[in-house]
Amino acid sequence: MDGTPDWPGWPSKAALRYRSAGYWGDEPLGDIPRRQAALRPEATALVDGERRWTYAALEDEVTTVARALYGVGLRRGDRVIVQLPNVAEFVLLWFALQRLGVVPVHAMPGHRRTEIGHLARLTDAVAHVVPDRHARFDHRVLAAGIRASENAVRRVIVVGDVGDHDDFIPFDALRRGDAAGREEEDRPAPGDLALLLMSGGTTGTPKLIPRTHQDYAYNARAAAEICALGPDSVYLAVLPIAFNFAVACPGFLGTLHAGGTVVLAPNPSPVTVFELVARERVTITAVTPPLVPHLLAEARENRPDLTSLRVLQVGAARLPDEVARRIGPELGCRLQQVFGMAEGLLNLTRLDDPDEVVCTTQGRPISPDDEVLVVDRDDSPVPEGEAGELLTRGPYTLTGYYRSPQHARTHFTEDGYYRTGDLVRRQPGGNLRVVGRVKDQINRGGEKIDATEVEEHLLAHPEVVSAAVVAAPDPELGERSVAFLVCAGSPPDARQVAVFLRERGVAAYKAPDRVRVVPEMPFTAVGKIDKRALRALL
Ligand code: J2J
Repeated sequence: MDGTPDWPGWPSKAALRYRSAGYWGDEPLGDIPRRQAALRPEATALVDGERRWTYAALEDEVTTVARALYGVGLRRGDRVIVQLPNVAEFVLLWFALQRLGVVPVHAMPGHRRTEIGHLARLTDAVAHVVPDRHARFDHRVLAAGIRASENAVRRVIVVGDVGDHDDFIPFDALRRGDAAGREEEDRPAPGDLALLLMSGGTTGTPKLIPRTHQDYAYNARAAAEICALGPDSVYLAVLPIAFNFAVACPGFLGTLHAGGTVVLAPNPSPVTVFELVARERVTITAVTPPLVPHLLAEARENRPDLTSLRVLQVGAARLPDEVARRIGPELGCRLQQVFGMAEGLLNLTRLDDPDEVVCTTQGRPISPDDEVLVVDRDDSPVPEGEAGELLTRGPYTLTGYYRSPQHARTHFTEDGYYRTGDLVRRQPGGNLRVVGRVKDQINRGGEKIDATEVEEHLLAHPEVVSAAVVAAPDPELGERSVAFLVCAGSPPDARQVAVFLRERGVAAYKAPDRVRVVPEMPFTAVGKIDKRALRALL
């Protein structure tokens, strides 16, 4: 890039306050396994199926992989796209990258050419890490295509079998330390970029969220403290491991920070989840709202042993109050609602909040220095208890997107508050209730879909003249996506649209669940497509 910084950083006065208040410390994220290995070498750190790592073994492997990554040419400040499912290799790799000050760019296994290509160009990533196959998809073919089209991506690292891609690097070779190099002098500084998370986005192309060592460590530590995590805690990672929720809220990072055990679930099916809860004596796990009724049904029908489970975190989309009320009595654990965002601000209900608060609010900020405002359209604060947009700034909330100065004015106020796009009500005591949103997004059971991004793809379809994607209420997922299309010629149906998007290399979850063909779009007074009128049609 030219001389402009990749993101703005915190104002120096705020940064000083966050340091002196003790939120921001000096420990880089990569040092967490080392610190715990010194304290409790024989304690179990990580479990993936039949594979188990003590803290000593984890620390050993992280060191070996870090040296090997250095040996294959990765250097401090480089970006690497990490696209892995819930496998132990994610954790080993992630800490090894942190050791070197190399920045993981968190992608999801379901992302395809369009998303990964965009990430590669935006970050100039030098490597792409993939599984061999996952969910009946060959990620090596995807990686080969990305490397052929994106100049910076020179290395592909494969967890599993490289197949006939002889020049791909097997992760197992890194674990054996085949390409050993040195490591130590590349220690990152606390304010350095530590990772890049994808934003749910509302501007057509996914934006990236820069997280630093000091802010992300605080995020994980503060969440772990509120969840009362310690060496006896066992966290089950059910959600995708690269998702901010599963990484640091408190996720695997908060758990390892506290000296606990992280167990990886290979899939989110209730049977798998409860088998692992019983086998590993899991104390805390996190899910999205659509999973909850399935967990309740499985618990009722098969009476699994849930005696170890103390906390069920639920977040990423709105949990209906009536479902929330069933969790404590039926699963015998404490519900914790989580209203978080990859951009930073994390709201949690507290374990000792009254049941009514836990079941009807989405929590309150985790830091005394999280500043939240609830405002009307003119950015004026609304009276207590009324709905308004949530604005926030604080010690672990971004101050600007990565390499996107053009979004400064649209997504932040002049005072540096991030516009969350969420409509909330503030209850007495400071807990928030999420009541809607002003951003043009569909929250499909926790998976965020940027309406504009999908509309732009739909407009590339030869028969589509005009397209508008909106959320429809759905009993299972909370919301599903509906595409309204104005077409010339024979209109495509939902299946054909899904195939069209797949061929364009777009992740499958972005395909509209339903397609409605309309003769023309309704417009607002200022000439924009009237999405409110479209939603009223549903
Ligand atoms: C309603 N909407 C919610 C909730 C998030 C923890 C938990 C979730 C995320 C996440 C996360 C909600 N009720 N309980 O990163 O660390 C919607 C809001 C929010 C957006 C953020 C974490 N919890 N949401 O979901 O970056 O609209 O992060 O602004 O994917 O999800 O989405 P995302």
